Amino acid sequence: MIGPVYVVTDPGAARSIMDQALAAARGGAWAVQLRDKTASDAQMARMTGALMQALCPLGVRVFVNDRVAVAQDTGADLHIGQSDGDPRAARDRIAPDALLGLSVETVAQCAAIPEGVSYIGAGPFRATATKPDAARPIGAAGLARIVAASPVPTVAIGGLGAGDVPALRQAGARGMAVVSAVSRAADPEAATRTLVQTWRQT
Ligand code: TZP
Ligand code: MG
Repeated sequence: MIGPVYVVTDPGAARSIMDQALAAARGGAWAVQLRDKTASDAQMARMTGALMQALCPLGVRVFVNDRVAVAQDTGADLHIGQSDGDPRAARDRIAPDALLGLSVETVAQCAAIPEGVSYIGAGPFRATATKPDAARPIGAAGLARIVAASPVPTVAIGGLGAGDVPALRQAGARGMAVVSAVSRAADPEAATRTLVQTWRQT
């Protein structure tokens, strides 16, 4: 179920969130995450509902970043970080069939991944302007160590593009998550498709 290309939306990009999400879905992403650090919960819930209506019929999962209450209220999947509370508590609040992602930056954090986490997001693979406050880049070697220590599939994130696919696959990642490689592309749908095809052909 956890596939190669996961697209995280970017509220700072020129295109609307819905346009980014539809392009990602049409390009073959298995998941789209709504990530907006400044929107209110009510705004996030409205947009999550709209994304679920548009993307669920296409078989694309819709994740909410950070907001447990929004995922709980909408039935969406949820992605949280190390400082967003106990993943067990989040698991108990979201829908039983919702997926739960957890960000992991270190091997040590892999020891604390509870049951009920569906995948980890590991990174940043390299430094990225999209998340200036990110932890130190883990690189290919760090990613491989996290993959080996994680009881659940690993999705790599941070500064990624099609050229990274061989290193990610070599490290054992199940997939890649991208923001700017899709949201800032001239053609986001084609950019997503290229990532998916590159992953499949590597
Ligand atoms: N978490 C770690 S790096 C990152 C997040 C949300 C941002 C990734 O953005 P980009 O543009 O794909 O480098
Ligand atoms: Mg977070």
